[in-house]
Amino acid sequence: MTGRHPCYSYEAHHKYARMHLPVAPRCNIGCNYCNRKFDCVSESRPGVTSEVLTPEAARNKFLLVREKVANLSVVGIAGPGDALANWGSTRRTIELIKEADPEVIFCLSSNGLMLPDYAREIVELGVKHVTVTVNCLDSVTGSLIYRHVNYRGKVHRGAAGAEILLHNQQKGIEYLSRNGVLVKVNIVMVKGVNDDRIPEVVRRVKELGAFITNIMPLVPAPGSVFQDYAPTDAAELDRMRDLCGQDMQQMRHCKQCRADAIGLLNEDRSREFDTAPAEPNAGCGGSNRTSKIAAAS
Ligand code: CLF
Ligand code: SF4
Repeated sequence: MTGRHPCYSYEAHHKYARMHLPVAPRCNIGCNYCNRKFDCVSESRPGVTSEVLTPEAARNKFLLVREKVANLSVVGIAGPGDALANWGSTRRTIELIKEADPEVIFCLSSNGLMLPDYAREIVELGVKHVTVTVNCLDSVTGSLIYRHVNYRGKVHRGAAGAEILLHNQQKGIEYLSRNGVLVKVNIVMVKGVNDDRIPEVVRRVKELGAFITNIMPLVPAPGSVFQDYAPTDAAELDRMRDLCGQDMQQMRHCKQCRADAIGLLNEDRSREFDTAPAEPNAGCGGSNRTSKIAAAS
């Protein structure tokens, strides 16, 4: 199955296509590299999507795209907010598409906050690929990255919020890995914030059973807290991947794609399939996305 997943397999990414269904507009945390009010509808930048779909509309779009995109193997839900902060829509979308096509490989991307609540259902639904963005292990570093965490109706700020998030991420990764799900961990590398902590993140998620890690560059989003931070230097990113590659398999072909991306990773065809007027955006599991949903958290 992984041999047909363009993100989990380097070889597969030249041949197999994925489509993202933007059915998850809300988010439950505040990442400092994200701007959920950012209005950039026409831009094809990380995390931008031009529409939000209902589960029924998502199923219809899948049926249309399946006719036109060769080797479509994966249906992913990667925002525009967080797949699990919109669990009802995410689950319904998976159910509808499974009914229409039992061969589809499903993929979810999340910040991981709600994994302890939904991991069992994810396994029961037959989802075998989940991405969780884990930027650090300790709440002090976490307080530099996450402004707030909205958990079960209560907003937690600073280290207290990060503590809940980081705990839930690790608990969820362990559960999923033990139950046959291939977990990819995305890590956003922010110089001077979490870069020196990345090797320990990689070692920890390996212990928890993760399958692969994807260390991603910071792409400073206008209007985000980190907007004036330098983008991650490509050579430093490569060195970090080399270092962490000694412990664990590294993804190196990520395109930081949109929450409504369609096609091969190298060839986004999402504009061909636009079905609604412009609206929100965001991305793959809290992984360095811009998003403009004012409703956010
Ligand atoms: Fe989408 Fe993410 Fe699944 Fe891939 S993307 S939910 S694992 S099907 Fe892939 Fe895009 Fe990089 Fe994500 S290239 S941003 S890693
Ligand atoms: Fe939410 Fe993703 Fe934005 Fe983080 S990057 S606040 S998880 S939408």
